[in-house]
Amino acid sequence: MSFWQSKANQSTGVEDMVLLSKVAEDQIVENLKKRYLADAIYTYIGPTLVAVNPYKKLPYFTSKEISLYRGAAAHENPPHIYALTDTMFQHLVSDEESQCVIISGESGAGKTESAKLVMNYIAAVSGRGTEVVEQVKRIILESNPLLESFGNAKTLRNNNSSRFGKYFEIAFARGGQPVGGTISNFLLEKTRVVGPGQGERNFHVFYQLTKAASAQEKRDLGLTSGPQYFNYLNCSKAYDADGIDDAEEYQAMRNAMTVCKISDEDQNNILSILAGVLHLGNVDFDEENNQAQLADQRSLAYPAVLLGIQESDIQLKLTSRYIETGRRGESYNVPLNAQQARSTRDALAKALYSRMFDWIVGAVNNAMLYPGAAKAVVLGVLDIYGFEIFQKNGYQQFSINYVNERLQQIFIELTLKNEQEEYAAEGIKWEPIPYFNNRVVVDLIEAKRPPGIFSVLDDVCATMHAVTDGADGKFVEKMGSTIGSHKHLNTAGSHFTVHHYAGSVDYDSDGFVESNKDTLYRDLIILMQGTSNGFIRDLFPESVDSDDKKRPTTAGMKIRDQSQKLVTTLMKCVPSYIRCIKPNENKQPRDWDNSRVDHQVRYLNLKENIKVRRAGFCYRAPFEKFLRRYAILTKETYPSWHGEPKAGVKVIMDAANLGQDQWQLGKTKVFVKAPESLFLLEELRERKFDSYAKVIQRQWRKAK
Ligand code: AD9
Ligand code: MG
Repeated sequence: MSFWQSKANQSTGVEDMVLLSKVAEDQIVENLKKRYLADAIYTYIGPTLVAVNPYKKLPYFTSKEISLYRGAAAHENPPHIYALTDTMFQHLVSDEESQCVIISGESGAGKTESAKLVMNYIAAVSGRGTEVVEQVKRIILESNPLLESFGNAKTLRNNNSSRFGKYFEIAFARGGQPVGGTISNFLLEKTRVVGPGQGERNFHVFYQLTKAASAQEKRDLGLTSGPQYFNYLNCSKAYDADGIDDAEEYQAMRNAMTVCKISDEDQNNILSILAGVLHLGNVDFDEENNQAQLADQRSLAYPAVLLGIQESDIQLKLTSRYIETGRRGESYNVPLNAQQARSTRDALAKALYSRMFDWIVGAVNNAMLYPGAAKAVVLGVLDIYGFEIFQKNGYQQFSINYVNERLQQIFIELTLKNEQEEYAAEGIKWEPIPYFNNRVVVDLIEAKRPPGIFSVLDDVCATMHAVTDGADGKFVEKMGSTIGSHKHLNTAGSHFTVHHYAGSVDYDSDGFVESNKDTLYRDLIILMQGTSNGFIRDLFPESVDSDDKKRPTTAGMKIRDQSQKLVTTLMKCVPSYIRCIKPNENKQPRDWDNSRVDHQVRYLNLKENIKVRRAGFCYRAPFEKFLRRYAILTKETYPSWHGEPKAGVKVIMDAANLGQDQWQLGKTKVFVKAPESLFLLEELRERKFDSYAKVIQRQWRKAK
């Protein structure tokens, strides 16, 4: 018996919460707690995996466990993320059906760690062979340190918080060898680049670079004074993150770039942009007669060199804006005040960083692209940041929470749909469990007619020219007058509240209009298109033709479009779910906060999930399989049964004397309702074995 099996045997609680004696939140929380304290972090609800973050390294993720779970039946071993992954992989190969795993849970609950375990397992058990396959596997594993360096950051909730969402799709050939992959990224939190909150950090890569670049790199990039020198880093006063070694991560990140086929030249370009962004943050302004003046002319030197633009051009574009009146083609440069100049500078830093991030994701995708490879099916892993409720919630939270609403929809529709479809196909009667369908909240946010929140916002963005003072307030006002009576929405002054499935969130409308417009001022595009650095120029390919009268795409339109594509993609796959739970707010092992867990259990719908499994049937098996296991129960069926399998199952069920409502025979499968009925069958089976064993012993003794 492996360490893991013996450990899990000691643990208390039930391994599958379908077997709980009473289905209520208290019991679920208690069961998870017992198991968590016994280091058994995984528990099933039927095929769904609940994973509690242990906040410590557990010993059961070695190659030994990989062999244990490989090809094993689901309930043969203790619950494990490897078991779920193995089941997915087996289906993928044998049924040739695409699979996806949707990992949900709040910040710090363990989604990203789970996603990595899934990918490690797949890389370990999937087919070997050609150089292409080995290369794809290397990239699957190495893309993590790369994207985490650029897309993760220390927040108050998680030292390695993903500040972007990721859907990683691995393509397999018929025999189960990975032959390619695609990453789609969502909603990078670009505002972090220009000012992480108190006690938080900017993206990891900035600390890696300023602490651990080589002496030569530091000289070339102007980084010799360390992270404290830069405003974009020193504003939050946090330079280190517990459990993260920036120097080590820097080496891992550079190595990952090489594995992902990013050339040395492009790596240098990326480092220049990173340093350029940091130096840009040190360009500050004073104000004279309402007009921004550079606080220190020398601050332009590094940004100019690193970004390949003239100092005078940067100065002009950061302190003034080119305006066309539209009448007789008149145009002129309007001076900006210091506040406007700072926000223009920040807009440039955010655009550079987020476009570079997209470029890196694109580079990883290119590295995994093998045009000739015969792809059969895909396995997708969704690790997107969870529902967020902060003290102050802005556009970013609104967008994230909207995506989470859409994912919840999938969970609801597919969990119910799958069950119902199977019952329908088998001709089984059942009563669906009613529970809150969040379709109504999704519609409130995304509908076109009557307009949803995004539509109202898009209208305000289209009709108000510059970011006029008060545009955010007008947006809330307009919502109030058009959809204010919706029962999941309240508006008050500049705030509005959405009653999400996971709780009510108060949003401060400040910045909504600007964030939704998400347009980079024409001046900044022109500035960057004038760079002598070809890499940077390619990041700004858009037309600046002012005659283009098309209604511009808003950030809200992009996120709706992306979510729609994601949902369509996920719906084409057989879904699996990992529901991650955060046991405490202190990032500590063996620390259990009952009320925090209770809250998560509620909004993750775990109780309803268990009820659906139970109200349906807790156990189902093809007739042949059932016969093999329980034939021993009757003389008619044991040692052999010669009739139709279905009739044999009926003989056994009648003999076992379970209540008539406890089981049904479908077209190909038998369904057993309550776990107790299954226990009874198991007990009868044990007894039969015992009595046969006694008979055999007696005969054996007599023979002696
Ligand atoms: V966020 O929404 O991206 O902020 P995640 O992704 O849900 O969040 P993450 O996977 O980053 O959380 O986990 C947070 C931390 O918990 C990790 O950095 C680990 O220190 C710790 N963790 C999570 N899962 C495990 C695990 N299976 N074993 C050990 C873990 N530690
Ligand atoms: Mg994460």
